[in-house]
Amino acid sequence: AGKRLRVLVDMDGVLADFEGGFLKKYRARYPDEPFINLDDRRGFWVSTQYGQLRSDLCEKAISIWQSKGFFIDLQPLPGGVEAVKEMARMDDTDVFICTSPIKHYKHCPYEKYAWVEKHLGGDFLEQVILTRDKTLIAGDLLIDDKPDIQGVEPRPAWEHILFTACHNQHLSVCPSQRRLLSWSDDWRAILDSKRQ
Ligand code: UMP
Repeated sequence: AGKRLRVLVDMDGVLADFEGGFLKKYRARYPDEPFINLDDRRGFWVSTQYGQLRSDLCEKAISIWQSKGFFIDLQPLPGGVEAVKEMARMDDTDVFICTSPIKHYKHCPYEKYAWVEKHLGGDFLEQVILTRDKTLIAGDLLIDDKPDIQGVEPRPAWEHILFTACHNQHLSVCPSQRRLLSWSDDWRAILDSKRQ
């Protein structure tokens, strides 16, 4: 019998539709300003691309996710909640939600817990890890849509599985980096590949 498998699952862009939620609220709040269609998103940082469109749009973008209700209102991405619940029921498997809160802390950390309670249930609050440095968290797998995950630990314990999102779908990542195209993709095979 091998040891238990520990899976870390990111929230924004993997379980919760950050990009879709952002665009909807940005267009509602700034109906006369230019915006970036999801097909045209490039780069992890929304604020950076909006700042390149017009410099004042960087802070307008930031104002959206700093607002009360932004994180709790995010829609679940297709199949994510079901996949995480199934993982948690698997033998010898521990799953944690590993997510970085924004530094404007008035609403975000509270609403991230509330989102998990709403969509995954109160028992799942035990599995939440809020950290700005995911390299410190030990796990076998980290499923995350951010292409470059860095921090103070130069050799993180996990293998990063790049979850495909609008901003990273055109990126050619190095061949050793594995992708999960969506929650319809074979995440069970990726977990099995890490079992002893
Ligand atoms: N975020 C920003 N700026 C952006 C895009 C996202 O601050 O342009 C925030 C949203 C999330 C965090 O709280 O960064 C990303 O967290 P992870 O998905 O890496 O956990």
